[in-house]
Amino acid sequence: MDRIDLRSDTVSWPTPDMRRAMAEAPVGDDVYGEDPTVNRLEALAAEKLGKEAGLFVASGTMGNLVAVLAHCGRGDEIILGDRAHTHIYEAGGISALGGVHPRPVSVQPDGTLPLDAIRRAIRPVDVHFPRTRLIALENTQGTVGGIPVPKSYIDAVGEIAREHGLKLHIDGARIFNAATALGCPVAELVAAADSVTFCLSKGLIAPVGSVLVGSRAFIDEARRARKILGGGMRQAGILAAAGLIALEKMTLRLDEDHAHARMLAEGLAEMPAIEIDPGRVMTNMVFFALREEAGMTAPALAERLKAYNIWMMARDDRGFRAVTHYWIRREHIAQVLDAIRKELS
Ligand code: TLP
Repeated sequence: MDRIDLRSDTVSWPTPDMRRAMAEAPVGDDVYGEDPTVNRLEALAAEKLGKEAGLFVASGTMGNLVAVLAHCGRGDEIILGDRAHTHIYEAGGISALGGVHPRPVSVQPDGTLPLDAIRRAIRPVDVHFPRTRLIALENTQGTVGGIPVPKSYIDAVGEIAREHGLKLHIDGARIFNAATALGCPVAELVAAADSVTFCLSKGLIAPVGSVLVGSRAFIDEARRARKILGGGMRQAGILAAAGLIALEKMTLRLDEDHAHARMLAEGLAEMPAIEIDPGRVMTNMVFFALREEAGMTAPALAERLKAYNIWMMARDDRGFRAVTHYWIRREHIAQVLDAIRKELS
């Protein structure tokens, strides 16, 4: 990449290997189910996540929306985090296009939704109420700092879902980061879920795409929902070819990104004008804030860092989120720390 870009892992460019694989990918018409590269990607994704089938979709947002459309009907309700990506950053798609009612539950600092709050949110049968159909979790939970949510918690939510005849979906945009941080095989981590979306285009750095996995019957339904949304792509093997490399190779190196995030956090913690808890940096996200004594706002610092070819995203007046990925190397972390130290001194 041509800059040190910590705004997100979504900004990462594909590797030369990926570009080569894309150019050479065998293709067919995926709406006819005839694209061999897409078929390989969907099968591999399902196998890795321990589910029966997979569906290649254009984005994480589309994966979550298609999942909700396949699980729920109009007027049904979904229990999800009040700071979940699906609730905040997906343009209200589940309501706008699915007629699905969100029932937000407060996301805790450890990325979980309290189990008793989930239980309380499940509607009794009553003509006045929407029908609860689905519980959705996010892993890693982005808005609280990329916190990995452990298998024991997901299993407990799965138990509640089963008791009440509900389905469990996981927005696993960064599920491989979670699995790496927890040292838990990804299939075990999501065993209790009926469906999982994960992204190829974040820490796994493919240029485009996500995969939704679940039972074969669920994926058949999801394929229909994807068609309704105009997401039936044709020679999509061109994109899936990069996704295969993402899934086969990039899932194996995420601990490097996590180590770089920790390195950044530890360096920032030594600066008096910065507020950070390095203990909360568990995957590839670093949340920190400028104290009053920094003498400048986060957007102002972000602007100044561009002079060093460093791009970072201010979350508000004081707060930042920095995200490490494949193109952020050890020496870049030192450069970022030097630049911030200089600007704040
Ligand atoms: N997240 C983006 C922004 O939209 C905030 C980012 O830079 O982190 N689930 C989660 C947990 C996500 O973080 C994102 C993207 C999505 C879903 C949506 O994925 P895309 O962008 O592929 O639609």
